[in-house]
Amino acid sequence: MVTTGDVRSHASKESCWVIINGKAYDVTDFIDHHPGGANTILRHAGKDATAEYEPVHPEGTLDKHLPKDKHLGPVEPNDGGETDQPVSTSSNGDGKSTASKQNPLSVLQNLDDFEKEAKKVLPEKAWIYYSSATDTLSSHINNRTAFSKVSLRPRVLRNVARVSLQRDIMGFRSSLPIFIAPAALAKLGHPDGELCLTRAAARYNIPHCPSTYSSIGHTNLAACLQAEQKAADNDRGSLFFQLYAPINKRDGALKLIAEARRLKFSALVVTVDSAVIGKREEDERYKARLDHDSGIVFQASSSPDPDPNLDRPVPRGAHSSTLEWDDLVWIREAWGSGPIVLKGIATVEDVVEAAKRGVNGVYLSNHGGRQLDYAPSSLHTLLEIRLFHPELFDKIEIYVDGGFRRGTDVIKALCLGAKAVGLGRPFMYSLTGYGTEGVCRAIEILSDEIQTSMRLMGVTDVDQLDMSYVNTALLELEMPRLHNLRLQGKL
Ligand code: PPY
Repeated sequence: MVTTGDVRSHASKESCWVIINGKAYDVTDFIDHHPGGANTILRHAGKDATAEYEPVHPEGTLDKHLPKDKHLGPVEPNDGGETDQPVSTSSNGDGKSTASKQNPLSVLQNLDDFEKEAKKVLPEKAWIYYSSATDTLSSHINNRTAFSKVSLRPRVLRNVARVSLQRDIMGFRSSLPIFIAPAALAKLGHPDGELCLTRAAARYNIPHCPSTYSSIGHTNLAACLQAEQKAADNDRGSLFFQLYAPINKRDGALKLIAEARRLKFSALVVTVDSAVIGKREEDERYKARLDHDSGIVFQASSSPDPDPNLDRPVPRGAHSSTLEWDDLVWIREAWGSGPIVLKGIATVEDVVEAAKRGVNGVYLSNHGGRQLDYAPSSLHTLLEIRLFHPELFDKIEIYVDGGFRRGTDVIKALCLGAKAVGLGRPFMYSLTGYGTEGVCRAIEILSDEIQTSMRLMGVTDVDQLDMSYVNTALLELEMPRLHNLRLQGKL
C-alpha cells in the first residue's frame, strides 16, 4: 500500500507520482508526452490530481495510456501528513448548485444567451478554455463580422406554410442543415459532458461529431446513441469521428481510425489545420499563473528531447506536424469507403486539391478562431470558391463552421453553397449547467430561427437557397487580390 507521504516524496520532473481517484500513479515517463502539456502534470506532482484530471479525461484513459507497472495501487489516506482533498467536479455542472444563478431555459431567446448563462457558472479555467482564441483574436472576430457583410434578398407573396429543413450531411439524412461540431472537454461544463450532445443529436436527428479529445470515451458515446435509438425505437442521430493525427502520426491515427470503425462512426472528419496548437493567450496566461503559483520555474521553450520514433517535436506540438496530402492514401485505405471530410480548409486552392485527392468533402473552418490568426472566415472562403471555382460545389461536399449563432447566419452559408453548418461553442455553453435539456433548447431555438427566416424570405426548402437570396457586395470588396492571382494564372 502506498501512502500519501510516499506520493509527496515523488514531486519532481525526475520522479513524479500523482493520486487520481484514490490510486497512485507514476507518470514520470509520460510528462513530456502529455497532450495538455508537461506543466499541467507537474503542477500536481506528489499531490491529488483528481479534480483537475476528472473533467478532461474519458474513463479508462490511465488504463489505455499508462503501462500497468506505473499503476502503483490504492493510497492509504492517513499517514499523519496533510492530504490534498479532491475537489468535487460537479459543483459547476449538475444543474442544482448552479440553478439559482442561471435563468430558466424558457427565458433564453438566442444562442448568445447561453454564452451569458455559461459564463455565470463555469470555473475560470473552463470559461477560458471554451472562449479563448488565438493571438489578436482577429480570426475569431472576423467570423462574426463576416455575417454583417452579407445581407438577405427576400421574395414575397409565396405560400410558405410548410418548410423543409432536411439535408444530407456526410451521408446522413439530417432533419436540420446543422451538426454539432467538434469541441473538446464537455465535462468541464457538465458531468455528463459529450453525452448531452449525443443525446440531443439523436432526439433532433442531427449529427454529432465529438472531438478526438472528447471527455467521454467514444465507446460510451456510441453506446449512448444506440440506447437513445433503442428507447425511441428509431435510428435518429449519427456520430462522426473527428481525427487529429497524433504526434506518432501513422500508428496513432491508425489506432483511432480502427476505433472509429469498430464503433461504427459514420464519417471520418480529419482535422488538417492543427500541425501545431494556436497561441491562445488567455489559456497560456492562465496556465502560467498557475505554474507560477505552484513554484514551477518558467522555461521559454520546453521542447522535449527528440524521440526518433515520433514527429520531431516542435513548440505547441501536441499533434503530428508532418501530416501531408499523400497521407490521405493510407487514411482512406484504413477508413474504407465511408465519407472522409477534411476539416480546417481555408482557401479555394486547397478545395481544388482536396477534390483531386478523392475525399468526399471539405469543411471550411478557422477552428473557431483558435488556430491561425488573421485566417479567413468560412463565408470568405465560400465566396472565394463561388467566384473562382463554382464548379467545385458540384464536385465535393462543402461544410462550414465558425461564429454561427443565428438562423440567418446558417441561411447565408447555405445560399453561398455550404451543404451544412457546424456549431461548436454554442453547444458547449448550452450544456453548461443545463445538460441535455440545454442542448435541446439551443437546437430548438436555432431551428425556429432558420424556419422563421426562410418563411420571411419566401423559401420553403433549404435546397432552394442560392446566390439570388444574398447580397455579397460588401464581402466581395475583400477579395480583390485573388483577381490578381487569377490574372497570373495561379488560380
Ligand atoms: C481546441 O481546443 O481547439 C481543440 O481542437 C482541442 C485541443 C485540446 C487540447 C490540445 C489541443 C487541441
